[in-house]
Amino acid sequence: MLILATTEREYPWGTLRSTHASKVKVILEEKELAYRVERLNPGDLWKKPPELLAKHPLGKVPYLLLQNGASIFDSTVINEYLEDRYPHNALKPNRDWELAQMRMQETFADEAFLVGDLPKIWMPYWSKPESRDEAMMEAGREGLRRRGLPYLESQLASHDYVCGDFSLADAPYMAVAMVLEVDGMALTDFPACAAYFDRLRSRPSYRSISPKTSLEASEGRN
Ligand SMILES: N[C@@H](CCC(=O)N[C@@H](CS)C(=O)NCC(=O)O)C(=O)O
Repeated sequence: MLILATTEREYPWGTLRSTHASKVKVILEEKELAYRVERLNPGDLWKKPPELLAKHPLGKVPYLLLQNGASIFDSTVINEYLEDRYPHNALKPNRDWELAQMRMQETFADEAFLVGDLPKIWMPYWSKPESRDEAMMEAGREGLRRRGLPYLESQLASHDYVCGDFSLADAPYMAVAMVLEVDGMALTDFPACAAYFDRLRSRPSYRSISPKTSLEASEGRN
């Protein structure tokens, strides 16, 4: 069975999860693969103990443990591996130009959202309300309003998903939909994005990363 190493933790409002690992979790679900989750202590991402570095040389999550004990790191690499190894329920196009488009969209989502402005909103939720940096959270929202959301809005003008059909390029946006469900940031100026995030949340795979799903109910699938 595949093992997904991630950080996920209960919170009075619901369940908080690593955004990059959520990208992989939804693809394991979309492909209906058997997997289980191994949850690391969030503090290990700062301490970077040798056991973690042995699996992921940058000491991050996610990494995926294969049945032979080998590990694969980086959410984008893992998702491409899953697609190549398990081609059923295809999530990437065959033609070179369309493939390049999908990879550009996925890279944009990673850079502008997951490592760009989203952590400023998301990281404070892992702390108590009184210790959150509200100014930083608002800066994150403003960053999304200035860069990520206008571009995404333009991409969604003529299709339901960023590259037409649901693909690997939509995986990072599942994590964005999760964070924005918790944060409740207004998307009134971005109606196509708002409808898109609702569409993503209605996919069965979203249940595995939803803040409404408990840790016990999202440990993997058989
Ligand atoms: N490019 C990596 C980024 C992974 C990443 O930044 N993960 C976060 C958790 S969402 C982490 O482990 N942060 C700890 C760190 O940056 O040292 C990927 O796509 O997997």
